[in-house]
Amino acid sequence: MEEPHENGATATGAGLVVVANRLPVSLERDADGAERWRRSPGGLVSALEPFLRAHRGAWVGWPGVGGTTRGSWQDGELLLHPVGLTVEEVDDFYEGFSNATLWPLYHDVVMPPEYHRHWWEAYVHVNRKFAAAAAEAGGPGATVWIQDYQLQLVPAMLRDLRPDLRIGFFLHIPFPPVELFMRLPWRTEIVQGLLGADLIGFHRPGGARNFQWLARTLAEAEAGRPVSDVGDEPGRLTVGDRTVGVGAFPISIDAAELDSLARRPDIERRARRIRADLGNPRKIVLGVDRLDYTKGIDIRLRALHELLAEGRISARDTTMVQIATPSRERVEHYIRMREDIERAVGRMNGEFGRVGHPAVHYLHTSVGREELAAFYRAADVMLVTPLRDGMNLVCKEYVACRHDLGGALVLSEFAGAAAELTDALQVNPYHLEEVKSQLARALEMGPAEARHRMTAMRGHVLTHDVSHWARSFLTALRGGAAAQGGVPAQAGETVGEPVGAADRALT
Ligand code: ADQ
Repeated sequence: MEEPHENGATATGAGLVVVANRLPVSLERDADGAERWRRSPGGLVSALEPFLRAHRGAWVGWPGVGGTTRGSWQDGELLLHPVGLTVEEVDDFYEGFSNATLWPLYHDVVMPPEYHRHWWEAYVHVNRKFAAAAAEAGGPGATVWIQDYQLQLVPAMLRDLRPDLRIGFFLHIPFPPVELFMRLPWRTEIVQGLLGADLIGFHRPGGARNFQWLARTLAEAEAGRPVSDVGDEPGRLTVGDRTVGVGAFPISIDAAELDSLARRPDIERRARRIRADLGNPRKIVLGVDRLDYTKGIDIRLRALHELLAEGRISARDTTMVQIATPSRERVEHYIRMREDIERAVGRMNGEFGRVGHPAVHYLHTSVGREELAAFYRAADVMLVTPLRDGMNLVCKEYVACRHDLGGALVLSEFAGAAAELTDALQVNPYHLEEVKSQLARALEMGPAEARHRMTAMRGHVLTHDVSHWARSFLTALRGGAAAQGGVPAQAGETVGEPVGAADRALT
């Protein structure tokens, strides 16, 4: 038998396993049925892949197309372990329970969640599949890090199968106020599922506190150390003879990589070209989002519309660009939202555009990292107005690209990032007049104020990057489990800022 690697990897399993809904590569199927694997670069992949490769780790996830089956394979140092889903499972587990029940519920019911028993049954069944795959992928005593709302039952299921593992869980979306979570018919099962982990991470302390309250109320967990706003150690809960850590670990981006990308002369040239292609307007306003109803794209369009209609700004010198990645295109709310946004853009261009100069350029597409960096460099004002967002990486990316210390960021106070980017112009996205006045203020901001604000925000983003996030979580998870019984000895780091009003626990 092969000698165990120092971190536990053996011939029969990896020492570090990431379990996420998606693999870091996705399978694409052409119209003629031919299949091809493509890397899916994203924040999570770039954050975790280097760690995993360094530890000869494994990644368990769905390849992105229903109805495929294939065994695991080695990609260099990384073992890719696919979980196949049938077309019905994709419908019920992914598009149904994950994206039409949990997603709207956890985002403060900005759309009404749907509760269907057969969706829930599919969620349980698919979570079991992921747990089985993770149990197979992990070597003796391995660390397994489960990601996000699609897999909240996996921690307990995996613990049943493999009590020897150290299990961490991180939620990438907001954890809702307790009154909203209590509506979920399967609330107890979800809380018990999560409590299978040794450490449960959230973006914000408010979410962690909400979870602590629910665990005590629904799952007879005993209160341990509370989650604090300031400090290094996560809170604790006692569940039977185990201790579970509960803490805030705000995610970030690969800031250094984006910073150096944005400094490249070809990116600068491309940014100038974008401005020229837009007719060299005095001001460019930019939005970049997955096309999702939580992102508040409609709100920023309304704010711009009213400012134009009131004559406070002119389409002759101010142009907006909205880049929206297609997302969840088969889910009903998303189909309607896309139509609404496209109608709003059409109306604005009809009212305020001129031949060759629309007021809003709307691109329903995903763009590459280089093109994205060029857009961030070209934009005078970045509009990030979600009604609710776990963190929001776009605002951090904008800041990382502004080594010139120019540009103004308008940021919703309901994005997790608002607690860190306190020098942004913050807005309540439900308050249209405030969004308008902050947008107008951003458009008129002088270079000295912009420099002052951007310097402060860059100071934070460049020092709190994604590897800092991953290291903090894994240190807490490993230190804790090593200390005894799953108690995190040290959390690495949690957010030190006061908890935002939007994220305050309602307990
Ligand atoms: P998302 O809801 O997807 O993530 P966000 O954090 O903003 O939201 O990340 C989106 C990513 O996609 C960014 O890296 C952005 O650059 C990229 N992107 C968006 N539109 C794009 C486009 N048109 N072309 C190319 N790239 C585009 C979820 C949660 C967030 C949380 C993250 C990470 O909803 O709150 O911040 O996970 O935990």
